[in-house]
Amino acid sequence: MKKIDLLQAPFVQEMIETTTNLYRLGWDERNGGNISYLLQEEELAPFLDLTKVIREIPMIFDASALAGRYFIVTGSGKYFKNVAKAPDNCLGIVRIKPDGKTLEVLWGLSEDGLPTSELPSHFMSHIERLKIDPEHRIVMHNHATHLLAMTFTHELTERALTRTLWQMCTECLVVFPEGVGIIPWIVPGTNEIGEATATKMQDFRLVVWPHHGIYGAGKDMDEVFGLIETAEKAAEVYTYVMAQGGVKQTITDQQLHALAKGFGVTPREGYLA
Ligand code: 2HA
Ligand code: ZN
Repeated sequence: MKKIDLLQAPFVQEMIETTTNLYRLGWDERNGGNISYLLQEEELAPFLDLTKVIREIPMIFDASALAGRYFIVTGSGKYFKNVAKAPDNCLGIVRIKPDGKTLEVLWGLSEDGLPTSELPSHFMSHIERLKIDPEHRIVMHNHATHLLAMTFTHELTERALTRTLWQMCTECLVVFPEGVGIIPWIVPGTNEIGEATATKMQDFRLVVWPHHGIYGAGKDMDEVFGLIETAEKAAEVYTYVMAQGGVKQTITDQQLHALAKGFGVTPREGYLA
């Protein structure tokens, strides 16, 4: 059967729009940032012959929990700035083989490109999020500027950082009532950082990488982008607040409790007095 041009596929358009927006926001300089997006076979079938494997790529960790699954991913070393003009070079569609240690490239990653160097963090996070949320589909990493800056100036505990973000914009508690997770500083691209990130993903959809950036997870592009953008906005407000001389008044814990009640969310246990 004749296939439709893959560049018309909604998920390709979403990858292009999102990477372009992230570049414009200044959160993905050079090759910074990466996205992986779980796709269903039915979504791909109108566009791709799924029996045609272009090449195979070995992986250094076990992703057998994702065997047979399809992802569209950003490419290693690719610039978000360039995705719109060269999608088949900057993006790729891959399937995980039954052994869990090999990727089959079905589209893109032209010129022998590789998937994002942060694949261990992405795949391990997908595995953990899927256990909690069957609708989960997307993992996104970027270098959101003000959040990154706060990892130098703010107390680096999950409770303290979460509380500050909740206080900076009223909607934060509603958007991420579970708070933000934080891992230690670890060399990027390693299995170790992948394991640390995925462990945090059992409790949080937002995970801060100190002095590096942020990870977000969720069921669709708007949700994940919105999550990171909301936390980043709070971090930006915090930056202005500190530049203006610091906090003189804030949203009280009592008000945050009232907010949670009004919006039907449950703040992480022990984070509010
Ligand atoms: O892909 O952002 O963390 C480049 C990075 C690595
Ligand atoms: Zn990064």
